[in-house]
Amino acid sequence: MREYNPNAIEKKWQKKWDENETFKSVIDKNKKKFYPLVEFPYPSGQGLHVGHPRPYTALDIVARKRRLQGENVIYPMGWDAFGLPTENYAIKNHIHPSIVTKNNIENFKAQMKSIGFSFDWSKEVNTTDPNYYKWTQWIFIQLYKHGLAYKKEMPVNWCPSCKVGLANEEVVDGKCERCGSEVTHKVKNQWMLKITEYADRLIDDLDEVDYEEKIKTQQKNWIGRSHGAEINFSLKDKDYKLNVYTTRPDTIFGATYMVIAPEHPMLEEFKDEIKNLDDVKEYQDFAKKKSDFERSELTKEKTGVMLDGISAINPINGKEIPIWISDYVLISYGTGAIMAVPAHDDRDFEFAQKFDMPIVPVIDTGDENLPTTSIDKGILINSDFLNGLSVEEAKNKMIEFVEEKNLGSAKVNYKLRDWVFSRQRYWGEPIPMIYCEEHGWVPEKEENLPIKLPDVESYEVTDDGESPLSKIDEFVNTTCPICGKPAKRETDTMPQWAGSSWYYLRYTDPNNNEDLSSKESLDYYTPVDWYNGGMEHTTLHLLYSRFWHKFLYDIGKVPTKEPYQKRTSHGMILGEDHQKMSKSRGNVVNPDDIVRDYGADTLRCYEMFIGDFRSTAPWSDEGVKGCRKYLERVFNLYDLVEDGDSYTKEIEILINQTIKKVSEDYESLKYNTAIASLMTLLNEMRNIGKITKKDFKTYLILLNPVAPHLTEELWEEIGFEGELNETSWPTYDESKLEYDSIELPVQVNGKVRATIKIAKDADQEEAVTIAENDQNIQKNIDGKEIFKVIYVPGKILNLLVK
Ligand code: ANZ
Repeated sequence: MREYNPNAIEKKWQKKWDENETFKSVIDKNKKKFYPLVEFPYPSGQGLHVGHPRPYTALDIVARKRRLQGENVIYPMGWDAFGLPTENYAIKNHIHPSIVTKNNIENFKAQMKSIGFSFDWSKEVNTTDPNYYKWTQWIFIQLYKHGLAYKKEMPVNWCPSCKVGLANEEVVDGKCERCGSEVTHKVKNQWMLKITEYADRLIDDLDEVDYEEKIKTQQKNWIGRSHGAEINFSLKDKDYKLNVYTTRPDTIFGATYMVIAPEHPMLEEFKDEIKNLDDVKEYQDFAKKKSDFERSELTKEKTGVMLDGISAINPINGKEIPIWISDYVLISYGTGAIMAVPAHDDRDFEFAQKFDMPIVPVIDTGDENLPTTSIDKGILINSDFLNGLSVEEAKNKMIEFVEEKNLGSAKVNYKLRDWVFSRQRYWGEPIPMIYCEEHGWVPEKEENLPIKLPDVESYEVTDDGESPLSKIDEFVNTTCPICGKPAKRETDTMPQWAGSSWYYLRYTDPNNNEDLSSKESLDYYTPVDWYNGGMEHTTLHLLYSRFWHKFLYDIGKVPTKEPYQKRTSHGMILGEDHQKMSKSRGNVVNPDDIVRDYGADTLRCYEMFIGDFRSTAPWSDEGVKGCRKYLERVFNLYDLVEDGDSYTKEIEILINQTIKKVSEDYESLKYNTAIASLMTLLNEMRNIGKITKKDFKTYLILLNPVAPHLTEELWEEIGFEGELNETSWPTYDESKLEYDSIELPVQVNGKVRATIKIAKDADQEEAVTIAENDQNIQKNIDGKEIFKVIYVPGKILNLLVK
């Protein structure tokens, strides 16, 4: 008796695919290319997690299907390998991070191969390979040359007890992840990238791509473009303009006080005139301890200090109003100062209530019961020449007015900030800049790239917050590329986001030494047709890489404005206890165990069958067993196969329907329903007890993307020509998608007593005749007279008897 032994089958096919480079893509202009992409992993010491195969299998399914449809598919994989965990592990265990990385990659790669992904391994990239980061450095230099990289004093997270600069992910609830001490900020001169210069295009070009709506929305909110005005208020009896940013210039007659950020420079300028300067200073210290995020929380209790000794003049009505400092106004947004309109802004309203400031409504909504705050529909009142206008009209009129009187101007603001691009760490790409006393910052000569990380014994963090590279004289000391005099290298390294900002370009030509990728490869393969990844990458990685791509487009390096034509996202796989998998909860499932105990095809099938691809789904061992059982049945289907090169009549319609459904579902992330329909077809085949070779062949091809090893094996065993991966995807016959006959429920006095097989468009007489011949119906009519017939063709037949 044949027995399903996935371990043997799977190893055999994986070896074949490897040796024959079955999934290698080469440029072929006669073929349509298809470029699916999944986020390359960080090769951690823990190895692959069952979360990884979910998106990898999903796009593997699409990749395999498209190949069978004749497309030239490039489905690459690589390693996003710079980063903290490796560095920390290396420091702790005294192994060089490059060795740790190499070992982890080997492990990850073996795991991926054991799951049978059809990755084109000839395209593999590794962000820590000097031949790769040479080009990451090259891109940085181009950014610098185009004025998009600059140095600025920025705070870094600093642990005063470990004496070390921390990455954001090492700060948990304001405390150092290692020792638990309160994290403070240390100001450091850091490299910044001007992503803000691309803010408008990053929003506007979203119209040209096919991203899930929630991804577009998140990106737009993150960039946070708002349209408003900057308006100058003056200080009473002083020659000073206090500039505010407002999105609601229409409400200016309702501005009853002003608020400036505790860090506002005006405070220093007028310190001699502020009578309660001690209170102000105390409040400044209090505000310093909070993050911007905490400060802008709506629910936060409002605090503040009113300045004694200076006040402001509302430029529109000439009224004198007080100035407060409060931490709900951030120095980093707009102008760091606001006009407060408590009647129409929630935070101003709370503040005014707490400190008893006047509240003057300036918009009438015609509904007294509406809350007074946050109203932007209605008619202006208490507003002199704006009275009677709509909010929109009043906004425009006020902007016109302030521009005319030179009191301010229209202004667009963004929440997005420039990207802090320096890390004081060893395990990252060295920033290829040199400081010369005479010439300032100078980029390294391009022919000297890559600037390699020095291979040294100690790459431990320093106790002065500088990068470990700063302690390596041979690295630091160099000469100025302009004058040749002694100069010093930048010792900060790039953040982990650098290498992943352009990896999809390198995949198209990973070994090119002359360029980041050849023009021919980029012209042929890019843009990525379909990029799937986690929602957690929407506002960082996805935005960063769109920014780099647009820049590369501007300097003529890439042929398209956008890197990814389509973006989808998947849900997380939870533990069996419905909690996030974590070592401490003991609910982690290791994919290696599933592959060993059930086989890779079962793992793949289960991860696709687990539920809606976009939603989170809890792991279930029962579910795994169910999928294994299903594949065993497929394996045994072989015993039912008889000769025949057409579909079996009884299931011909169902087969055509299944081809259609599976083909569509694989393309629209509905893997679970695709598999469900394959299960239904299998059951029907088992019910009729024998199938033709043609039935079998179609079944194997449809299932192949999900269970590639099993289907290849059966293909070979039955003796179909070549390998399954060389055949073509089946098409369905439009005219054979619907049954001519249907199952019609028949009621007697309103109760269903039987179903009858009947032509879809049969008339009433025919339906009644067939029903009357049914034994169950006969029994229920029991010789009584049918006095009324209700017949809805295709739906129901009801016989009323008495
Ligand atoms: C008066 C006003 C009246 C406002 C009203 C809103 C409603 P977005 O849309 O997020 O750009 N604001 C300006 N600068 C600020 C800062 N540095 N910190 C905190 N808040 C600041 O929000 C712009 C609005 O947020 C501005 O418009 C200002 O309050 C406030 F009925 O001005 B508004």
